[in-house]
Amino acid sequence: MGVNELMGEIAGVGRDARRGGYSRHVYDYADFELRDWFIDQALDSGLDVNTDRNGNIWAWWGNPGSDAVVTGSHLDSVPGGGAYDGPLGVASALAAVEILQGKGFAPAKPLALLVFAEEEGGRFGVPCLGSRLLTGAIDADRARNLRDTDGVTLAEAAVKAGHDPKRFGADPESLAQIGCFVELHVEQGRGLIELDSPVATGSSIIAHGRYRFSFSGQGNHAGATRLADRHDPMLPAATVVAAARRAAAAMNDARATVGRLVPTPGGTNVIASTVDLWLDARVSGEGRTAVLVEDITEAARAAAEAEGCELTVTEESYSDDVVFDETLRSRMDKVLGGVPALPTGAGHDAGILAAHVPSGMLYVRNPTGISHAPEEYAEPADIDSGAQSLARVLEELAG
Ligand code: HGY
Ligand code: MN
Ligand code: MN
Repeated sequence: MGVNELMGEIAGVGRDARRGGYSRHVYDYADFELRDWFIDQALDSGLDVNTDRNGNIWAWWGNPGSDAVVTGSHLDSVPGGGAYDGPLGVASALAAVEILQGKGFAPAKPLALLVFAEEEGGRFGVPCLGSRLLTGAIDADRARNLRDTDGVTLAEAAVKAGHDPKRFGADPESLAQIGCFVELHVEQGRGLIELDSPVATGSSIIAHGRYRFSFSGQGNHAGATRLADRHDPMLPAATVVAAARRAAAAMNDARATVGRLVPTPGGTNVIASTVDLWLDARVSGEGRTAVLVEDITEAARAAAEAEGCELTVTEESYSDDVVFDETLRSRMDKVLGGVPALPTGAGHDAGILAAHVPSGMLYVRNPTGISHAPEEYAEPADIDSGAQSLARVLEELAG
């Protein structure tokens, strides 16, 4: 089945009627459906499928072994996300295997498809959770106790999904099997529009972190409480939203975003008692993310003090700058006949693996330049050339 047909098969899974787009989160119903879809497709292609101790799904062409050529991505989305971020890489990996099988290619090395759990952190808050667990980049106990917005822990959700959370943790044996990893992904910016190319390789990922700001004040009556008597945590929270943009604009090519802000109790006629918000901060360069976050935190602390509120700031995740393996990238570039090499501000599982094995990315043009939103798009012709390109890369690497 071609890549566009494969994408068509899952187009209805996990649609979010309220937000638009898709909401597909680890161990929710949509995730179960997508996992089953992937496993069925992989088995149809004669691959051997197993799910590792951290909920990542491996599909082997030939016997598992070391120095394997591995490709894949993720199936989960951000809340109200697009159709392509993640699933395009998984569908393209399945299609690339079919293309190679169709031409009678027999890999000289083990070749595997790999689907990572919870890449977006859309349910439990930590991005690339499956690849961080696999590589030991997150403490297993911390992971087990991550909670979703309903207070369900990852461990509880995993048990309900039939996994044993006691097995979560670094998996050096599985990691040692990977000789190199290539992730195909829809481009999430405007790079390929401007460069007028359907595909590109990835050169780097800028450092990025997520920080929880928790403001506490005094819940009270919105009408009966005079301004002088208020300790309203929403005021300092609003400061962070504006300070994020100001601080990022003051640094070269920095990005800082508040996309999630939760007042408690959240009544229209109620002064909030607490407000939690999450800052997504990204900028390349040693230590520069910390400088960006510190600038914003200083403004937040001053605003909290002025309003008689308390503030705690917690780093929830951080990933350093990634530069992809140049030997791998130039091998990819050679078989693709010379394509652009794109830096990105988007994190990926390939970025987590890059610290352990030669990793690379293959981007497919997104004519809207929009991602993490329903408008995310890729033309069927570009999707096809993406899958063909991935097949050529796999043939080169596993030939
Ligand atoms: O947030 C990111 O950069 C990625 O989409 N997880
Ligand atoms: Mn994403
Ligand atoms: Mn992604």
